[in-house]
Amino acid sequence: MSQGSGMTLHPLVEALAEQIRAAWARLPECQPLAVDPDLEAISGSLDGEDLFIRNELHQSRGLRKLHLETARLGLGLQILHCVWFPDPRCDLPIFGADIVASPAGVSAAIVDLSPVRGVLPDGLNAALAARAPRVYSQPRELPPWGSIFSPFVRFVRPANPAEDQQFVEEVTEILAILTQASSSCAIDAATSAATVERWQGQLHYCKQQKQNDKTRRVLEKAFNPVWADRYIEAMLFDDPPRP
Ligand code: BLA
Repeated sequence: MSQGSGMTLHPLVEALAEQIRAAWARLPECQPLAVDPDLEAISGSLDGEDLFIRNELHQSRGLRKLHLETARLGLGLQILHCVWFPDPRCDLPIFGADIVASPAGVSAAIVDLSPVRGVLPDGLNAALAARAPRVYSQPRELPPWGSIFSPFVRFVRPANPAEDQQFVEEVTEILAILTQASSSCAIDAATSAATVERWQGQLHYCKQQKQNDKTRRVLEKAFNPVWADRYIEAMLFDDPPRP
C-alpha cells in the first residue's frame, strides 16, 4: 500500500493495518465516523523528508471509537497506532496496538486488551488465557505509565519476519475475541454505576497514555508543540464523553 507521495510502509505496519481494516468489516453495525478534515490526511515535510499521517475512524455495536492511524514522521520513522475504545455502557476492555518501525527495523510492537475496571471481564480473561502460548526472542519492559495494561499485554521487539508474522496472528486472534464479545455484550443504562466506573477507567487510560513522552516528542519534532498537544488531546487520547 502506498500513501502520501507514494511511500511504502514497513511490511509489518502494512499487514497489521490490513488485518485491522478486515476486523472492522466483521464488527456488528460497523460504520465510519467522521474525521476532522484537518486530521484525516496530513502531509508535510521535515528536513527534505516526506511526512504523512492517515487517520481512519469507525464505530460499531459496543465500541464507540475505532481508530487506526498510520504515519511516517521523519527519519524514516513509521507508526501504526490503533485503539478501540468501548462504549462505557458495555463491559468491554480497550484494545490498543502500537508499532514503531524505522530503517533499523521494528523497535516496538505492543498489543493489549486493557481493563477499564481493574480486571478484564471473566469471559475475555478465559478466552485470552486459552490461547496457544507464543514466544518472542526480544521481550521489552513496560514503562511505569503502562500500569494500565492487562497481564496478557504483549510488548516486544520482533526479531525477524517469523516474529512479525506471529505478532500479526496474535493481534488477529485478540481482535476476533473482542469482536465476539462486542456482538453479545449487554448495553447497560448510561447512568448505571458500572457504566460510570468504566467511563472513568477510559479517562484514566487516556491520562496514562498521555504520559508517553516518546509519542509527544516525535509529533513535536515533526510538527510543533502546539500542534502535537492538540493532536494528542483531540485525536489520539481525547477524553471520552460522559455517557
Ligand atoms: C513507544 N511510541 C513509542 C516510541 C515512539 C512512539 C517513537 C518509542 C519507540 C521505542 O521505544 O522503541 C511514537 N506512537 C508514537 C507516535 C504515535 C504512536 C508518534 O502511536 C502516534 C502518532 N502507544 C500508543 C498505544 C499504545 C502505545 C495505543 O499510542 C499501546 C496500546 C504503547 N508506545 C507504547 C509503549 C511504548 C511506545 C508501551 C514504549 C514506551 C517506553 O518504552 O518508554
